[in-house]
Order: sequence, then C-alpha cells, then structure tokens
Amino acid sequence: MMNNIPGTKGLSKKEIVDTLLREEYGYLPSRPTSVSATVIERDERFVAGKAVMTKISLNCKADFGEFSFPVYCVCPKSANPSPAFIHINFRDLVPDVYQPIEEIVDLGYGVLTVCYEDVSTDDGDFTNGLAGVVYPDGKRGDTDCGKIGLWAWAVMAVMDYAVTLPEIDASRISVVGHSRLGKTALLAGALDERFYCAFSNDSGCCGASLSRNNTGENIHQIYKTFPFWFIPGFEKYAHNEDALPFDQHWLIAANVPHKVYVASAKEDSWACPENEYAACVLASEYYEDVGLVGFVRESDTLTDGALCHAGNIGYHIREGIHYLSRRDWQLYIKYLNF
Ligand code: GTR
Repeated sequence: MMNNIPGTKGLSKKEIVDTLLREEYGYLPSRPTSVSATVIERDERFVAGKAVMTKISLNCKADFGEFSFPVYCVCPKSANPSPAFIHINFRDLVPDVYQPIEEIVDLGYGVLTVCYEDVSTDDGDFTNGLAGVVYPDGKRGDTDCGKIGLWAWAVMAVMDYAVTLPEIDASRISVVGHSRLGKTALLAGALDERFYCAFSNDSGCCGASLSRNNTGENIHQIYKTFPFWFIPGFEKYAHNEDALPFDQHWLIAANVPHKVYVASAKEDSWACPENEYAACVLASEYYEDVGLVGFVRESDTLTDGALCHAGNIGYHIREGIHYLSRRDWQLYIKYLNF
C-alpha cells in the first residue's frame, strides 16, 4: 500500500517544509519583529484560586504592519515555572468544552489560548484580521498562504510572547489544536523549532492523515468546501492524490527535532484514523534518519486502543467521535510527563 508514497529519505528539513508550503499551505507572512502585551483583564483567583488568568491583547509589529489579537494566559500558581500549551481553539472562551482548564491546571500545566477567528475568519474573506493587514486589498497571490498559514503565524506569535513569561518554562511549551486547528498545530510545529511538542487532535485530511488511499475525506472534498485554507494551486491534486510530490507524513516529519503527537478517535472515519497511524509510521523514518527515536509501536497498522508513548512521535486512539476530549488532554499530559 505504501510503495507509491514519496519518502523523505535524503531530504533536508528545509526541502520538506518548502514543498509543503509551495504545494499546499502557501508561504506565511514574515514573523513579527516584536510582540508586546496590553492587559485587558486579570483574575488572580481563577479556578478556585489555583491559577492566575490574564487576558491580553497581543500587539505584533512586523515589516508588513501591525496586528493585535486577544490571548488568554492561565498560569498555575503551584508550579513556577510551569510547562504549558498554546491552544488554538474555536472559541474565545476559557474554560471551554475543548479545554478542561481546571484539570489542566491541577496537572501543573499552563495554557495560552487564542481563538482562531480573532486572527482571521474561517472563510474566503481575506480583508479581515491578519489577512487584511498582510493582503491589503484582500487579494492574496498564488503562493501566499491561506487561513491555516495565518492561524499558524498567530500561534508562533503567541510563542514569541510565551517564552518571555517568567511563570512559564520556555523549554516546555507545546502547541495543540483540534481538526482544522490540528492541521494548524502541525504546521506551526513544523515551522517553529521552539515547541516542545505539537499535538494534532483528529486533524485528518491535509493534517496528519495520508492523502493517498484515504477512506475518509479527500482533497476534492476539502478543497471544494475550504479552498481558502490552502493555496489556489492545491486544487490540482483533487481526485489526483497520486500526483502529490509528498504526502502528509512530511508534515509530521517536519516537526523534527522536537516531539509531535497524533491523536485519533475510533468513530472519526472522516479523518481516517488508519491513515493518521500510517503517517506516523512513515514519518518515523525521517526522525530515525536524523538520529532521533521516531514512532515506537508494536505494529505497522492501527491496532485497537493503540497508545504509543515511547518515541518522539506519540500516538493514541480513543473511544468516541471527532472531539477534543478530556481523555485526549489526559493522554497528552501523560505523554509529556513520560
Ligand atoms: C471538516 C473538515 C475537516 C476538519 C473538520 C473540522 O468539515 O472537512 O477536514 O477540518 O471540518 O475542523 O472540524
């Protein structure tokens, strides 16, 4: 099954990343030259007084202009400095159904949250938010990134800020996102070596799931509904996956040298868990080629209840549907504490 899939052997990380940007996500705007925070709200008695929650406006200066967006920072009082997650989420809400914040704090982790639509809306409108600043008349060029790239840019800007916080351990900051934001987390992880681990939760098609032989969503379906996530030229691979000069395990492999983690759900057939697992198997070769332990597993194919925590590529599949659940968070933290 895997014979026709382009491998990463002999490629530099730059070549891998470049291919992904050129063929799929597009090139991101230049990184901020500086970031600063304006406090909007502060709660010293957050979650029973166990954490401090600060809502800030993160002001980013870049050579293309200035852009600000809100970020919630939750820092546990117990462990100073704390390891932390940058969670790109669907809602401007803390706590949230996708973020059991009190449990995360109890386990000693901080969280910085950004709502993706505060960066730019999840549609083809390139005039608002960061898109409106980098693409002045709302028109992007053929190689300019779509919304996934813009959301990943924001995640990295939050990282620029997170590493300056004395309450947070800068060497233990991970990124996490669910579904379209799991694709975003993997891309941010590939572009930014400062992350400790990038967590892809049920990211599926154009995330962790191989595009070839995919029994769930395919490129035609994703591009038809969400063309604005990608470069316009990505359409040429619709119903034409075998022409891809790469596959999605390149996105996982590009997370070298830090850790990366793929989570699937048993009833999430749209994301094709078998292909998410297979992508981890293939990405392992690249980790091993650069001298790192890759994906440590018992089998090359998905086995029920798989939990693979021993390598730099982590994986689990849990019961249930497409969702960022408490179980996912518990297993993420178990992996980080391994
Ligand atoms: C679906 C999309 C998936 C996934 C999901 C989500 O409609 O087809 O690729 O991104 O949305 O983000 O929840």
